[in-house]
Amino acid sequence: MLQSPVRHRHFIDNRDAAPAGGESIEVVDPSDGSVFAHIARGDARDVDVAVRAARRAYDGDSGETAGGAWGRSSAVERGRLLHRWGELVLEHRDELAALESRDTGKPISQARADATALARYFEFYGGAADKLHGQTIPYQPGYTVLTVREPHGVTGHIVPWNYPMQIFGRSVGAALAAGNACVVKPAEDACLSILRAAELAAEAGLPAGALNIVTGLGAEAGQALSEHPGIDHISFTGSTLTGRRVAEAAAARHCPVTLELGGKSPQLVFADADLDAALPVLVGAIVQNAGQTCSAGSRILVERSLRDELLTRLSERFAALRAGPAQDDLDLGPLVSRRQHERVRQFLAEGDASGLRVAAQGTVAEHAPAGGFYQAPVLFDEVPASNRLFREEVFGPVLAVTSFDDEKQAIALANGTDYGLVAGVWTRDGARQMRLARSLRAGQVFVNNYGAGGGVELPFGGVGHSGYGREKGFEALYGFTALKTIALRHG
Ligand code: TXE
Repeated sequence: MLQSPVRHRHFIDNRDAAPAGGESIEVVDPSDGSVFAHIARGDARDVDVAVRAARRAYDGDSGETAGGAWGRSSAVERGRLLHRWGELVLEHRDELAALESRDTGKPISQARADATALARYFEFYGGAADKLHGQTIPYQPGYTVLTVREPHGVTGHIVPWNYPMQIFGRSVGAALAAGNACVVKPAEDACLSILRAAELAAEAGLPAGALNIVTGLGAEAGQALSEHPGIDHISFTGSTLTGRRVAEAAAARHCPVTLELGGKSPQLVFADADLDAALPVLVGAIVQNAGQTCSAGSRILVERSLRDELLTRLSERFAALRAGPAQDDLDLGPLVSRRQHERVRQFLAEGDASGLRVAAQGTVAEHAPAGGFYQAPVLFDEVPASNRLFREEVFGPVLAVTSFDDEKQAIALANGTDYGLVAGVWTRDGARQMRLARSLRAGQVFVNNYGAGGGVELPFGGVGHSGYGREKGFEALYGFTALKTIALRHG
């Protein structure tokens, strides 16, 4: 017998809540194109209910600043709670991974790794909660000056669909540890793991209203969240264009924003590189999550004398890659949605039309359902700096190789896009490693390794069109606080 698709609702005040408009959005399985669930289609009314719930948790009913159950919580309590939440996530890892994998099309082992990372964020920020302290500042005689880091209050979090658990975890983990109450708008293409993780937060003991989830479309629920006057800080991960819209809406009321907007990250491979070590990483950095990774290593810049060998060996690896249903756990799953599939295919068609040479291509498994959004990985040879595939984020398994003649040209090519998120450098020359690390325009530089998506401890964020502010690591905690300076004159 066919089961009717599950209907999910918002999660507000530690309970599920029906959308004010009574409408829902279909949830599609990218592996076969079938509808297997519905989520609530939230709008400004639901966002308002969620923001009020968060405000009550933070300020309490009387409206006294930080007078609510969450606003008064101690850093130690928040830390313990995040730890408990992390333990529950690990206990439910398989369940969360199964949800994420079905919702996004991610191969099941990658979804399991994401669930583990979700728990890691809560462990990391649970441990950091009571270590977020200010400073004393030497000033004039007769004064004691100190700084304290205070939560913003109610923070808004707009999460994309590529790593729902990880991006939710890094954002609310840090915000809650710092003492904020949160309202989250997950992407319409991938909400299910986040809704389940929020239930686990309630089970861990998070007070009602400290974490609220409103699902819905970006232009409706997302826009309403970025415009809501009760939001004191917004953290956004997504496209450059939407990020700008969110920042503009927030600027109208001077609300601080953190933007993580993706990239066109280069990996620079010099002739003296350890190619055996580099190759699996170069491939993994674009194949992971079918290339739908903000920090995907989507460009390889190679020293000309190494180019033929690199291209031959990369081509062998690309030809062996297979895409297939998420449950089969092949190298790649399908892309997240029909829309994303079309976007990537458009880039590929333009690449062909502009005369680019495809050096190698992977395959889609024969048994992959026809309704799924599969894209075999593609390796393009000698992509000129003027080409869109060199400059723009594809967000699919598409890798562009370009040769350089010397270090200066390598740096110019690496820095030759509007983005600046991550860069990788492969060379055995120690001085060059440091020169490059300092010259590359990026928020993270990896030398003889590459960390697409990894490392909860490592501050992450970009420059230029990749955004501003830092997520992850201890640094993110600062972003979720406002620094107050207290100058005490005591004579
Ligand atoms: O992004 P959007 P899309 C890039 C990637 C991809 C492209 C388009 O290149 O191909 O963006 O993806 C919410 N006000 N990245 O269209 O629109 C939306 O509901 C407020 C890189 O999916 O930016 C979702 O929750 N919110 C990236 C989130 O914004 C709005 C991850 C992201 O959607 C909104 C994803 C609005 N007006 C895509 N409109 C990364 N940095 O990792 C949409 N949203």
